Amino acid sequence: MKASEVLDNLKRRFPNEPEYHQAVSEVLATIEEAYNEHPEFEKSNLIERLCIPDRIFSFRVTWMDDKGQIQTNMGYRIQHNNAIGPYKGGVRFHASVNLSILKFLAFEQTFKNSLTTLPMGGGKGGSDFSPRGKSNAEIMRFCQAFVLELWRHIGPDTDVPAGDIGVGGREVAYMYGMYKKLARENTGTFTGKGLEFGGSLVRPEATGYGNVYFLLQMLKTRGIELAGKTVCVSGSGNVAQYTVEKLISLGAKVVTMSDSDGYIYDPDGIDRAKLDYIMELKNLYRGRIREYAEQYGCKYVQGARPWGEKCDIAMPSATQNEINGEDAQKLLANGCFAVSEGANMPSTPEAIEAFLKAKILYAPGKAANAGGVSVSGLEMTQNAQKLSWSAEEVDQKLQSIMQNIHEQCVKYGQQPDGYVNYVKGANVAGFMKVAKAMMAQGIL
Ligand code: NDP
Ligand code: 2IT
Repeated sequence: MKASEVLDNLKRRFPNEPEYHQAVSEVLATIEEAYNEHPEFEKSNLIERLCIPDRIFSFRVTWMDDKGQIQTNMGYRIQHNNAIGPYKGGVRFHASVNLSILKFLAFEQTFKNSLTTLPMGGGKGGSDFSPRGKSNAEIMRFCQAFVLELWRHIGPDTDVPAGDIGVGGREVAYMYGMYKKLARENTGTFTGKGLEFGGSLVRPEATGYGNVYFLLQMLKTRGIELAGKTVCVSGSGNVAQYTVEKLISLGAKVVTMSDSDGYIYDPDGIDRAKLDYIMELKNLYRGRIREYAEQYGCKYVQGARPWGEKCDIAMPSATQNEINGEDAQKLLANGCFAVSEGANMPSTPEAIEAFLKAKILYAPGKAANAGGVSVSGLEMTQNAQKLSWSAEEVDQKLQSIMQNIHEQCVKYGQQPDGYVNYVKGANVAGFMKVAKAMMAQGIL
C-alpha cells in the first residue's frame, strides 16, 4: 500500500478520531520520499503496521468520592510499538481524554522515543477523570482504582508508564504504591517517581529544560543569542514551569503563561520570585493563573491564548492544537522567529504550514519535548543498576541527547537552500530507526 492510501484506509476504518488522523497525516506527508526509497517497506506493509497500535486496553475505573458517591471513569493503555524497546510513555488524566487523543499521543511517542537514542518503544495511557477540584484523598483513591486494572498490562520490561497532563509526582507515587502491592516487585515500572523510592534527579525538570536545550541548538544555527529575547510560554504545569525556569536562568524574558481559563501578560517579565509564586500556586494550592495577575497587578485575559502578544520566541507547553493558523499568523506578524514545542502537537497543520513557509526555526514536539522521556529512560537505567546518578550527570546526558536529536533533525531535514525542516528531519529520523527494527524482526 502507498503511504497516501494508508491514511485514507485508517480514516475509513477508524472514523471520528481526528487527532489520530492529524498525527498520522503529518508523519506520512514527510516520510513518503524515504519510504519510496525502500521498496521492501511497501512489500511488508510496514506503514500500516506502524500506524496501528499493537494493542489497546480499555477498562472501567470505579472509585468513591469524598461524599461517598460511587464514580466511574474510563481507563486506557495503548501499547503502540515495541520494535526498539519496551512500550514507554505517559498517562494523562483530563476530561477530554478519549481514544483519538491517546492514539495520537502513542503514535507520536513511538517516533519521539526512537529519536532519544535510548531503547524505548511507544505507548500512552490515561483516563477521562478530571483532577480539577478533587481532594488529595480522591486523587489517591482514583489512582489506586486505575492501577487495579492497569497493573496486569505493565512491567519493567514490557510497558513503563509515567506522567503527562494531570499526572505528576503525586499521582505517579500513588499509582506506583498500588502497583507494588499487586505485582510484588520493586523494579521501577513507573518513571517520574519520588527521589526516595527510585526516581531520578532532573526528571521533573527534564521536559522544560530539554526544550530550552533544543532551542539553544536551533538558535546556534543562526548565530542568535537567547539572552535578552522575549518569550511567550503557554501552560503553567510541569513543562511550562521548568521551561520558564531555564529561560530565566539564561537571561531570557518570559512575558506570558496560561492555564485552561486564560493567560497572564507581564511586560516586566516573570522573574525567579514570581515563578516561585506560580509553582506554589499551581503545585501546592492548585489555584488559577488569574491569581498571578491579581498578585502582581498585570494583565489577565480570560478565555484566550497568549499568541497575540509580541515575542521573539514561542514555547507552547499546554496541550494539542493550541496554536491555530490565525495564531501562527499573529506570531509571525509580531516578529516571532522561533517556535519550540513543549506540548505534544500544539500546532495545527495550518500553523505548521505557516511556520515552514516563513522559514522560521520551528521544532515539533516529538523532537523538542523528548527530554522528558529521555530522562525517564535514564531513570529506568538507574533502576536496573540499582544506583542513582548525580543531577550533573543526568543533566549532562540530557544535554547531549537533545544535541543528538538536533543533529538527526539537521541530517534528515536540511533542504538544498540550507533551511532545516525540523518536522521532516524528526519524522524521517524517528521513522527509519523503527522501520529498520521492524524489518529485521520479521512480519509480526
Ligand atoms: P500539566 O498537567 O502539569 O500542565 C498542563 C497545563 O496545560 C496546565 O497549565 C493546564 O491548565 C494547561 N492545559 C491542559 N489542558 C488544556 C486545554 N485543553 N486547554 C488549555 N490549557 C490546557 O501537564 P504537563 O505540563 O506535563 O504537560 C503539558 C504538555 O506537555 C502536554 O501536551 C503533554 O503531553 C506535554 N509533555 C509532557 C511531558 C512530561 O514529562 N510531563 C513530556 C513531553 C510532553 P489547567 O491547570 O487549567 O488544566
Ligand atoms: O509525552 C511525553 O513524552 C511524556 N508525557 C513523558 C513520557 C515518559 O515516559 O516520561
